[in-house]
Formats: sequence, structure tokens, C-alpha cells
Amino acid sequence: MRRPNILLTGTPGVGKTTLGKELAAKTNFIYLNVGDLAKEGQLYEGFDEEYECPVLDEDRVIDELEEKMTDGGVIVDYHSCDFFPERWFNIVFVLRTENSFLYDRLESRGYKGKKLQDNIQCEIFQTIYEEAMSSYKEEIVHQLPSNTPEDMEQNLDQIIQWIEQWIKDNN
Ligand code: DAT
Repeated sequence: MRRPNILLTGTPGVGKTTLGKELAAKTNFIYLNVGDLAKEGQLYEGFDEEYECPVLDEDRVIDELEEKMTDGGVIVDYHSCDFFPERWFNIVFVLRTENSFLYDRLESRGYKGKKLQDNIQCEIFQTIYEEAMSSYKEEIVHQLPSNTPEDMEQNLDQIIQWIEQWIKDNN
């Protein structure tokens, strides 16, 4: 049976991991957290002093994931989306969170100062949405509100419905 690959993207803290894991549990799709994979495999090519984080080695990440993407049924979670091969994904969801919610979530994650401000700005300027719109066909890019637990339930239902329809249409 053919199954789609799904990209969950958006500013850190919008809820990609929470939604992705829940979705995987409900669908039997594989959940892949690119940040975690990079950490486990040390897929880095240096350290960004300004942002205090390692720099992803995008080519190695792609090599690492390529084989996993070929059969479909994968949910990929990452806060950036322009370096993945476009062909990998059948649909792209950009999660969006209002500032007040996002601020609290990032603060309780321990973000402060410039890192906190930069991430809030990233969301205000809809940076990741624009990145997604310029990296994938616009018709496969969808924004999802991710402010409350009710939003998450609705997003889950909507994505599951979309998956079921995709599977009907493609098998
Ligand atoms: P991300 O993977 O995008 O960095 P996350 O899934 O780790 O985000 O979520 C960050 C925090 O926000 C975490 O404490 C769970 C909470 N959260 C996620 N989605 C939410 C939602 N729809 N409503 C309320 N809280 C949410």
C-alpha cells in the first residue's frame, strides 16, 4: 500500500513534536525528529556562536534520511524545511502559534535573551511559512493553528482525514 510522507515544520515551540508523535501513534506512520537524529549521529559541521547551537550538516542529514523516505509513511519534524528534497513530501504543514503562547513555551524551555527574541521574531515574520511556500508547491503547504490542546485535536483529525483520502486516491 502506498502511503504519503508528511513534513511538520514551524518555529521551535509551535508543537511539531507533540503533534508528530501523537499522529504517529494514531496512524502507525514513522515519526522522525531531524534534530534528534542529528544529535544522535553528530550530523553537524560546526558550532554557531551567535545562536549557541551546532550547525546541521544538511548533506549528511539527507543521506541519512533518504532510504527511510522511499516507502512513504513517514512524518518528519524540523524547524526548517528548505534543504530537504522537494520530492520527499506529499504535504507540508506549518504550525503557527500566537506570540503570547509561544513566549511562555520557549521561556519554560529555558530560552532567554537573543535566542528567545529571535524565535519570537521568526514566528512574527512567518519566516518558516515563507520558506515552505518557496521550497514546495504552494498547494501542498498548509498552515495549522497550534495554540491550544483543542487546536491539536483538530489538527490531528484533519491530518488523519487527509491521510485516509490520500491512501484511497493513490492505491
Ligand atoms: P516543537 O516540537 O515545535 O518545538 P513541542 O511539541 O516541543 O514544539 O511543544 C512545545 C511545548 O508546547 C510543549 O510543552 C507542549 C506544548 N504544546 C504543543 N502543542 C500545543 C498545543 N496545541 N496547545 C498547547 N500546548 C502545546
